[in-house]
Amino acid sequence: MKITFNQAEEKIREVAREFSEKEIAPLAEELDKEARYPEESFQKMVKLGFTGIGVPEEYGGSGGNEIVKCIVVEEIAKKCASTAGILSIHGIFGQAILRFGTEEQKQQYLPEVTSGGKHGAFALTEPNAGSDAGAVKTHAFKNGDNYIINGTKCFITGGANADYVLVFALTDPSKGLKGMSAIIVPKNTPGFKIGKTEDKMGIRASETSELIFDNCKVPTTNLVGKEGQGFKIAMIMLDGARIGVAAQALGIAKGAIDESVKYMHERVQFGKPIAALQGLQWYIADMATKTEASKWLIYRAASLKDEGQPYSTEAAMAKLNASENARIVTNLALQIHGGYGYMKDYPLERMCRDAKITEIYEGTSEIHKVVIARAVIG
Ligand code: COS
Repeated sequence: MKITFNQAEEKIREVAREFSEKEIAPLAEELDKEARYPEESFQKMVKLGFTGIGVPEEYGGSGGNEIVKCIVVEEIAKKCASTAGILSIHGIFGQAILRFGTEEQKQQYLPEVTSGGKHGAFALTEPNAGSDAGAVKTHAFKNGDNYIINGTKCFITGGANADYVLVFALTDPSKGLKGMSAIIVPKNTPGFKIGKTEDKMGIRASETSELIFDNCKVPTTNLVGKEGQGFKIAMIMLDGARIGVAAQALGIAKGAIDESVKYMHERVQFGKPIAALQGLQWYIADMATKTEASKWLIYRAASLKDEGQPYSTEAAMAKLNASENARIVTNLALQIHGGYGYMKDYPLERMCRDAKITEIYEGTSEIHKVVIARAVIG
């Protein structure tokens, strides 16, 4: 496992940081306030090749690996957790096609979602199938050369904006988990409707919607992988997604530390900048140390993934740790800002709200503990 970043990775970090500071930061507050999807920023990320990370150039991607993806997500999350989350979760659609799709599917969909500016979404969760992902009720029955899909998905990141959704549905309910399949549903397919868009506490610029399938008909050629392989595909994709969300949490924590240090130098109390107060210095020391530790769990998991080694447990550990750290660090950062931190004039209250979702989506902390405990205890 590597413990340093190479020159190319440092260069990408520089590009992502500059983009995040110049293009993402000025919009963050407004997007949050208006709960507005950052389509312009998304298209700029397409131009920079960020949406194609991890997909080979022959399919329209920009190459790179999980480490590169984490670097970019981390830098963007420092300024806007919503935009970072959108980038991270959009990538799951392409990764699923790359790993499990047919050659035709790769050629058809990957160029569109990597460099073509189209949006992909991953639709697993249902009202009664969140942590218990195997409890999915949506079904897709074969009718000649088509699947007829019926059911409702909820809390789907980017669902209303998606051009393509990877839907997990039971093609054979009698087989339980082994009867679940992954099927591509393009937007505007008759019978596919967008339901409620959620009004959320945090990551307000990242749209989260309900998707309704009412006799939605798609060709059987839209099946990804084999019939019955859906649960496994979902779990494998979630393993990767957890590293991305952990990188998002890391960026939020780092952004909160940056804001705190800046404020501590500017804010004068008791006749000196509050940076001189030892109590607050200790806060910063704890915040920086825990964030550094969380960083290396994330890049360790990413590195294992890039090396083709098992990484499920490490991804769960990385996300469990980074998301908890983001919540703690943003709260301490707000505390350092005192009353000003509680006001919307400063970004801390947004960062606190944004941090919370990282303990919930792509699996709750409790589910990560289940995954980790199963690996440790057996
Ligand atoms: N990678 C590859 N395969 C996996 C896997 C993973 N991470 N996790 C499970 N599987 C496979 C198993 O190997 C098993 O396949 P076989 O029967 O061929 O061996 C199959 O999936 C069922 O696994 P298992 O019996 O362990 O399933 P459980 O129902 O006990 O699932 C947990 C266990 C809870 C760990 C799993 O359901 C999980 O991670 N759920 C979290 C879901 C989640 O994060 N929901 C939020 C979604 S946000 S989109």
